[in-house]
Amino acid sequence: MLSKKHAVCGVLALLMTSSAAVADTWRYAFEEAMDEVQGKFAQKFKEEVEANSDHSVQLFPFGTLGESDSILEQTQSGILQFVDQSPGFTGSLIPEAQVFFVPYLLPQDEEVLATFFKESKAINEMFPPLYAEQGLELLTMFPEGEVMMTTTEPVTGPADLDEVKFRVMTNPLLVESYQAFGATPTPLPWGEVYGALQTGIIQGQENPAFFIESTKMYEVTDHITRTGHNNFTTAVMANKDFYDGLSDADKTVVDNAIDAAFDYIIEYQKGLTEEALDKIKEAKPSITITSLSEEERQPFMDTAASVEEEFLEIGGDQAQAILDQLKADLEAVQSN
Ligand code: 6CS
Repeated sequence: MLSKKHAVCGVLALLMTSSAAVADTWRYAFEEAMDEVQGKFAQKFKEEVEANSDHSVQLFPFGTLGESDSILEQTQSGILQFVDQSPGFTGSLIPEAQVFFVPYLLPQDEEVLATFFKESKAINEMFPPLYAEQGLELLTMFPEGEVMMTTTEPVTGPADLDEVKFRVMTNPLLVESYQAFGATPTPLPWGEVYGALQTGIIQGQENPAFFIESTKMYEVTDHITRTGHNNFTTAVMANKDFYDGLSDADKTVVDNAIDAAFDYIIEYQKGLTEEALDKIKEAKPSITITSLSEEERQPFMDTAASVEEEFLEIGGDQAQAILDQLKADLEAVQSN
């Protein structure tokens, strides 16, 4: 029979083991498939966390837990610990996040963009408190590539978008922007886009080339137009209570894994746009891929000032401060 002393020691040992190694499974959902950019980022994050801690990360790609808004809500309520949601959707919750939809604000140069996301004070210091108000710890934002239009009819200027029902993410400023481009913006969650194009409910949508290729948007549209008006931004967050409750060591594991995944995803995307466009041409030789000239882009560029004004109207209390800081951050990286 165990002595009383031995029994107490046993219980203590058990308590110590369980508190020292609260090895649990962290759930992480994202808006794309496993082999798309957000999925690649998430896989790298998982690999880093699992290599450097006792925790495991369970990944939930698009389609396993619902649309983007649903996975964000699940993270806010603590069902999920991590989520990747793009400002294209978060903009309806955090109005300042709509800043990423002022056309021609972000540069297209991938290296400049990567440095901008890494060093931007607006992104790394001003956005986190805004996300925190919504119960979210903003861990990083990163670019996913040049946004292109895919349409059923060719586009060379705003007149070609007249009466075109153009799907946009559910973001009020993106709606404004496409209205200014001359289209009839139609906000839809991602899961409805292919079917809506197929049945003719909409006639256009925008996304980076890798996504147009992997989701086979080229099957339901015939023309890809490069207007250079934006680069796709996404964001990775944690449930704030969960993150705040982590030990310092676990916070470091998470932060380091995010940094490693950021560097990885920037490297991963080198050449991805051109590769995707080549695959699209191979899959559908009749598709047209047109890069508009500076002259043809001008009327789209001319809308930027009015969309920026609209952002200041609907972009929340911090709109002006965020926009000013973002521009200063961009100037700083572009002058280097
Ligand atoms: O257009 C969309 O809704 C989707 N586009 C990308 C590149 N990622 C996720 C998002 O849901």
